[in-house]
Formats: sequence, structure tokens, C-alpha cells
Amino acid sequence: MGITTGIIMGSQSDWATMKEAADILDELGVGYETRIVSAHRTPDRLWEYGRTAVDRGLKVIIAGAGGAAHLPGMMASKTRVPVIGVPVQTRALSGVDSLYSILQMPRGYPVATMAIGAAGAANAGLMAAQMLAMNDADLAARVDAWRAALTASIPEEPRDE
Ligand code: RP5
Repeated sequence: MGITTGIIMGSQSDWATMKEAADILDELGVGYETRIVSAHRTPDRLWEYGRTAVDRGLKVIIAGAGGAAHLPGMMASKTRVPVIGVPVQTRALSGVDSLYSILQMPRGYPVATMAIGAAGAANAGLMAAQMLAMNDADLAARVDAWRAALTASIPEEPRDE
């Protein structure tokens, strides 16, 4: 299983959220790597990661950050590998700051922005898998099975809990 997906995040503190993406990729058998790459604290690391992403065989990058969340956008400016952005929930502004920072990219450098927080990170993993599945029939079958299992798990009627 080669590494096709990069999961990058601005800080160790983002890992609890970004692990949701990693868990999905584990479930679906997608090879990935994880790195802390901060737009503000390690800009040279960001640049190097983006500069080498295509040559290293990455097909998609999931980038999570919070607050002034420049990581996904800066990564998108440095590589044509598609970037999926995850706005990490923040204490000060509940992640709306992260969301707007990631979402409002200028024309020419898109970031596929997910929802704030854990659901967004999990969906980023699913989105990456679905993109990769376009050229991988075995992965496509696993994604289809994952989706069918989710559907099957939803009860028709609510019950007292
Ligand atoms: C961002 O600042 C990170 O993505 C993180 O969400 C936020 C806070 O970072 P720490 O102060 O917890 O390292 O760069």
C-alpha cells in the first residue's frame, strides 16, 4: 500500500481532530503520512512539502488548521496536488475563524473546504478516498461497502435512549 495521501496540520493540538481523517483512511485501506506543517511557525517546511508533493507521489493532501488557518491555502498555492481543508474548531471563535480563513480562497487556487471540526476531518478522509477510488477499483468497492454499511446502520424509527 503506497502513500497517496498527506495529512498535514498546523500543530500537535490539531491531531485530535485530524486523527478522524486518519482513522477513515485506515478503515478504507488508504496509505497516508502525517506531518505537522505550520504556515506561520515552519514556513520552510511548508514550502518543501509543497515543492516535493507531486514527485513524492502524493495524490491528495488533507490540511487541517485553526484560527488564522493559512496552511491549506498556502499549500494549494505551492502544489497542484488537490488540497482538502479542514477548519479546526477553536476556543475563541468556535472555528468560524478557521472556516473563513480556509474557505475564502482567491480565484485560481482552490481548497476543497470541509465542515468545522471532527466531522469535517472524517469527511476529508472520505473525500480523499473517493477521489482516489476513481482510479482504483478495489478501493472503490471498499468505499461503496463503507457507505452501504453507514446507510444500513440508520434505524427507521427513533428509540428512547
Ligand atoms: C494553528 O494555530 C494550528 O493549526 C492550531 O489549530 C492553532 C493553535 O496552535 P497551538 O497554539 O495549539 O500550537 O496554527
